[in-house]
Amino acid sequence: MEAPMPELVRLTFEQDVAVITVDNPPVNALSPGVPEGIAAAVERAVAQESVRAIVLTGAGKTFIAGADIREFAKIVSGERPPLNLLPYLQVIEDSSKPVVVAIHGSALGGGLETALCGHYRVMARQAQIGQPEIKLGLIPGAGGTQRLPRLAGVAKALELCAGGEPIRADEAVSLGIADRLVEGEVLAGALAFAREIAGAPFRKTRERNEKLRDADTALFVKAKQEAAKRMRGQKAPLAAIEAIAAAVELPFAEGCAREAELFTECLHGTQSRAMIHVFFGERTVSKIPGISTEVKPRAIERAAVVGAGTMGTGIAMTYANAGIPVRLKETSEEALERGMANIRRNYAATVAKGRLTEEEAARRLARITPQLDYQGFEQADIITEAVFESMPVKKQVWSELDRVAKDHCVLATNTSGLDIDEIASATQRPEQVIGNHFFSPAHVMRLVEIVRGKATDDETTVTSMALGKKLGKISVLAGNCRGFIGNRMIAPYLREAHFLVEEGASVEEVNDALYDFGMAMGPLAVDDLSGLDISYAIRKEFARFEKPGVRKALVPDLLCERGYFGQKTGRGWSLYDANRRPAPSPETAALIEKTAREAGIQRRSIPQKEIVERCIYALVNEGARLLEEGVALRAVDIDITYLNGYGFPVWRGGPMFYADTVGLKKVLQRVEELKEQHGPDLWEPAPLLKRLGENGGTFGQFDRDRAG
Ligand code: T1G
Repeated sequence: MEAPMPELVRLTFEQDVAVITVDNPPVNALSPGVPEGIAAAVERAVAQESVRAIVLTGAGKTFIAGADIREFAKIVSGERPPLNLLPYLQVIEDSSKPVVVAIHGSALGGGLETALCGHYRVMARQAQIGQPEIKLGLIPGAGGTQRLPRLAGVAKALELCAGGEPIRADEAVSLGIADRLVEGEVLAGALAFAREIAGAPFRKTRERNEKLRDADTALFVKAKQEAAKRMRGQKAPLAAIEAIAAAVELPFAEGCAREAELFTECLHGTQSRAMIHVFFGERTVSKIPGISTEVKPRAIERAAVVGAGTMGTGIAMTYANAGIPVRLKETSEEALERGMANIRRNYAATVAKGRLTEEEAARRLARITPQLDYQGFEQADIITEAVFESMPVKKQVWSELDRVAKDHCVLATNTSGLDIDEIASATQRPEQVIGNHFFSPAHVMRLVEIVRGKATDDETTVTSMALGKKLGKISVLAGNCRGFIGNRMIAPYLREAHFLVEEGASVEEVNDALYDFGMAMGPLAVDDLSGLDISYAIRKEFARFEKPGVRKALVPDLLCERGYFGQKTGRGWSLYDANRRPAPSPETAALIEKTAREAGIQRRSIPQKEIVERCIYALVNEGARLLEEGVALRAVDIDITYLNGYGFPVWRGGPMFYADTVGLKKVLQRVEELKEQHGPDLWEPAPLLKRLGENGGTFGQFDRDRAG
């Protein structure tokens, strides 16, 4: 006998107030059965004579967090009918008894659209509301673009729907979206509010047109410019703006029809598939197969950092920002003061941008203890080493730390690519050594690569993964190999960029091609930002692993040997003014031309398509190798790494997802062509790419198969 459908929506009565509770863990999504259940409950409550008002709330930690995102793929594939929430939500709005919506946790997307159909909204102080659909490559599809401007005004609705960021209860009340902020338990507050308003006349949101009148075209022009700047390449924000314009221009029902058209266009587009892949991917990467759920993360209440350079100070700030007191050690007063000055500068800049109060900045700064010795390190739950990228230096530091660190302390190295096992060999407890590879600037970038050594124990791994979340980061687990996931893949990507300029493309053409593809910055611009001397040192460190006779780029070393390290020296691939704005460098162009001529490299004009394919397919091919070797657990781990650490466009879903959208057969064909042209040492297809490309496979299917 089939298990009875869990009761997703409950109707109970508190004397003269009906309470409708959505109970669909974990986040009360509007899964099939929920909208229907709400509508049926409203009708039953309205029919109940003793009922004077209705309260709609969510069970557990949150109100409704939106439509069920897992359903979208089924709708696109035709397995499910198109999304059709409007008629159910309108039952709420058309109720003849006032509906008070009680919001705690989050009311997001379809959750807020449901709330907007209520006649009143009360919110718990910590609650948030928002229309984050554009983060999924979608727009509100249940009336949000039509009802929100009627309540919050057009300007705010544009900001919420085209920007996607949530707002807190106090702002929602000041905007008129919510009617009351309640302290303590939200249901109790809602019941009291319901009794206050019961019997009084109330309005339907869709009939509140007065706020639509203050909309002028300038608002829409500004919103489009803002969206094009902040979410370059993304279609959904512009579609959301168009839907809100329809709210101003058209009657409600026609506006909803226009919204539905735009929503369906987005839903059936590649961008939303990519961004939904990212949504679930950011949650999948925290799951580590093979480690029992019995293994619990240890508490991290005190931290310590060695090295107050760019990375060390950023990491210390990250701990302080998360409320964790941190000791910061340097070897000289001068270096320590330079590091602390950098930290003070960063906090001052954030305060100046209005993103932090002076008081909070002072509180965070006070959590950082600068010092020249290891005093107090014996109390740290985690020690992060961020000293110069040299193995002898790191091993020296770790042999010292091994003597002071307490039992079970997480011994984390911030190396960006050195051998974790060799570093761990400088201690008596390699099982506690792990890579925590932050990205610069560490207090800003969301990604942390957690690199497991061969001796690293599960507790240390789980503790590091969990710490990432506490620090507001996304942790991706990587195996120990040269450059781990991110930097190992970036090497062939940069290699191709360097070759392309030697073969005739200009520095600007290479940068522009990848920028137009959607990368946050072109590859040579990234080279100049991170410092040509850094990649030079890494090349020298790893030269002994290079196969003799394989073509290497010539110009990067020559630029370095001239002291041109990029932005920090005002010149590298490009010239930089005092505000670090780039400009073409005639000297670099001449050096490239001369070097290529002397090396006998044939130069030609190179189409943008080839520039993009060689750089991106180099990434994908190396990514497939990583997957095969198990350095990356899943293709999605590579995608999340590249989106959060290397400026890969979110609306393309990451390099592996992007390759799937192109089709691995086509990618393989192109890689094999490049192998013909440039040789197997550079372009031998990864066996996994070959296998999937020849059998119509995808990296997505590979992940599903691996997950079993
Ligand atoms: N649908 C399906 N599953 C969801 C979900 C959703 N809307 N939201 C969360 N989950 C799953 C998530 O994958 C995870 O699963 C678990 O719930 C806990 O989530 C018509 C078109 C609410 C702030 O974009 O932002 O409405 O990994 O780890 O950190 O106009 O979840 O455990 O298997 O994130 O406490 C719009 C998405 C949808 C909000 C809670 N809504 N969710 O954060 O938990 S589109 C959103 C969140 C829409 C309408 C349109 C967060 C959260 P698992 P979690 P959390």
